[in-house]
Amino acid sequence: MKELLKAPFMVEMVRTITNMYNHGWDERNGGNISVLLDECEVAEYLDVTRVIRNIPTGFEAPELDGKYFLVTGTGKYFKNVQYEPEVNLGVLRLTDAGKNAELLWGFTDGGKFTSEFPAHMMSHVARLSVNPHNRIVMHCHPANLLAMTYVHDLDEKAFTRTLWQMCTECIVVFPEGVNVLPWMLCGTNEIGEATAEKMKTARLVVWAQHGIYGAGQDLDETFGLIETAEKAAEIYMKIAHLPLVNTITDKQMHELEQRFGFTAREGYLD
Ligand code: 2HA
Ligand code: ZN
Repeated sequence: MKELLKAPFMVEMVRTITNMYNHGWDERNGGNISVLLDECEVAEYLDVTRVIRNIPTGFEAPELDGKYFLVTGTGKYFKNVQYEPEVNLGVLRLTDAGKNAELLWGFTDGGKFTSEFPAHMMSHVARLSVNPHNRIVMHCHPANLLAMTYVHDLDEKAFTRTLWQMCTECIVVFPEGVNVLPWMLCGTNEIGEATAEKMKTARLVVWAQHGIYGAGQDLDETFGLIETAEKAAEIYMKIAHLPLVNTITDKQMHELEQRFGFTAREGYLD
């Protein structure tokens, strides 16, 4: 059996979490990540027949039955993950139509998966239905995106168009735009279902006055998505109170579509 802490998926997870903490996106226990793993990938590092304990999930997700995830723990600090990954992270397998999680590794202090587990698992179902290669769901609290939800219209088209206008690369990186949820109670199945519904049409979902969810094929892509949106929000927060003299026009956005070969969300450009 190979050493799990040296598995590429584990090394990348710890590096990404540390990087997110260093970006200031994950104060205290803020933020959570889940990574969908292949059984054969896990079996190189763990005896998958050895279940440490069972943890009820409180929801159903039959589409994820038998699937393996690497997830951050509830109440755990991103700051500490690099020093004690086995306490702060867990590898688990969903069973009983997603109603039960079998812990295979980690959460060694008796802990369990993130409080946002419903939003993560329901978002995986939604993204997998759009892209079977989706493996990552990432949540964090980047300051400028959060700030923007206090001062900008939360209409998805308006919010997306503003972000697109803040940096040339934005529309290239997230041509489907960002979806937005109004403030809702976090950690519930309700916000999980609402997030998953929004995840069907975009890889970024803003939680007003809370943070953002990103989804993607790998940790780099997903981190980069949030990083790009957060950069745009930062520019917005620098200029929103100043007279606007220049912008990126819709005509220029169409030039980007041509040049980079993507299609912007229908109806979002003139
Ligand atoms: O895990 O970010 O949304 C802490 C959170 C809850
Ligand atoms: Zn949060």
